[in-house]
Amino acid sequence: TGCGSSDSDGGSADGGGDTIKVGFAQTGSESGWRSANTESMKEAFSEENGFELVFNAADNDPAAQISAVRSFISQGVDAIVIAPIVEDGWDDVLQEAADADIPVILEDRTVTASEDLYESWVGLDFKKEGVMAGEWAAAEFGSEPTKMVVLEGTTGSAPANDRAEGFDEAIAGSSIEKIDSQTGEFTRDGGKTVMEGFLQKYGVDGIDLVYAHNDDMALGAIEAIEAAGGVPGEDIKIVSIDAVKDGMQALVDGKINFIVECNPLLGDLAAELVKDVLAGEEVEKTVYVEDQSFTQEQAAEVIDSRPY
Ligand code: GZL
Repeated sequence: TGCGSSDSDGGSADGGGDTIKVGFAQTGSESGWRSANTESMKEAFSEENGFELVFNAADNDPAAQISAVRSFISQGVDAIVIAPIVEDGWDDVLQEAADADIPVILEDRTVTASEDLYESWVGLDFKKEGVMAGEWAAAEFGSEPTKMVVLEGTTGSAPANDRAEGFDEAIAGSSIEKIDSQTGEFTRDGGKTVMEGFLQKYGVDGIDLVYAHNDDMALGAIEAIEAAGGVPGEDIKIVSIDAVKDGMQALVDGKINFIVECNPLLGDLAAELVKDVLAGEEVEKTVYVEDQSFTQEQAAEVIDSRPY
C-alpha cells in the first residue's frame, strides 16, 4: 500500500527523504468545530513536518468531496486523508485509491464502506457523545413530562446518526418525549431556521428542551428563541455537543445548559498515522480521542484556557 522503504521519521513513500504529498478532503466550513479541525490538520500536515498538503473543502457536498478524492488519485499523492461528509457512497472511490496503491486514512467522520478500504480512522465516539447528552437530559428532567425538539446534524453523517442513537438509548424510559426532529445541517443558520419553524408550530411554551447535535445549531436556536420572546436556558433548556468557544460562552451565559465536548484537534494523530502507514508499520484500525462534558460552572473555569 504505497509504503516503500523510508528513513526513521517515516519520511517519504520512496524513502528519498523528500516531502510526503497528502491530499486532504475536508467536509467544508459548516461550523466552528470544522474551522478548528481544519486548522489542526493544516498545522500537522505542514512543510516543516515533512508534508506537501493538497487541501480541498467540499462545501458539504458529498459528490464534490468524492471528485476531490479522484483528483488526488490522478495527482498520484502518497496518501489521502478524508473527513467524509456522509457515511455512504465511498466504496467505489476507495477501491480506486486501493487500486492506485494510495493508502487512505479517515479522520473525524466514518464510512459504511468495508474497513479493508482504509488503513485507519481517527476520531470521536459520537454514540458516546449522544449517550452523555441524553444521560444529562434524563437526570435534569427526572420524571417531569418534557417535550423535546431535536436539531439534527447533516443527514447521513456519522455524527448525526450516532448522536441520535446514543441520546435515544439514554432517554429510553424517561419522561422526555421527542415531538419533532429535523436537520439544521450543522450550521448556525440551519439551526435558527429549523428552530423558528418549531417555535411557530409549538410556541415557546410547547417546547421544554432542545437537543442540538452541535453548538452552531444551538447558537442559531438561541437567536430564534430570543426573537420569539423566550429565554433560552430557562423557558427552553438546551443541550449541545462540540464545546467550541462560542458554545462554551453561551453555556457560561446560561443560554445553553450542558455541552458534551467533541475534540477537533485530530491533526497530529492523523499525520502520525500517515507516516506510520507509509513506513509500513502496523496501525490501529480505530483510534478514539477522549471527550469530556461541561456544566455551566465547569465551563466558566476552563473557557479562557481552551485552545478552540
Ligand atoms: C464531529 C464533526 C461534526 C461537529 C460539527 O466530529 O463531524 O461536524 O460536531 C461539524 O460541528 O460540523
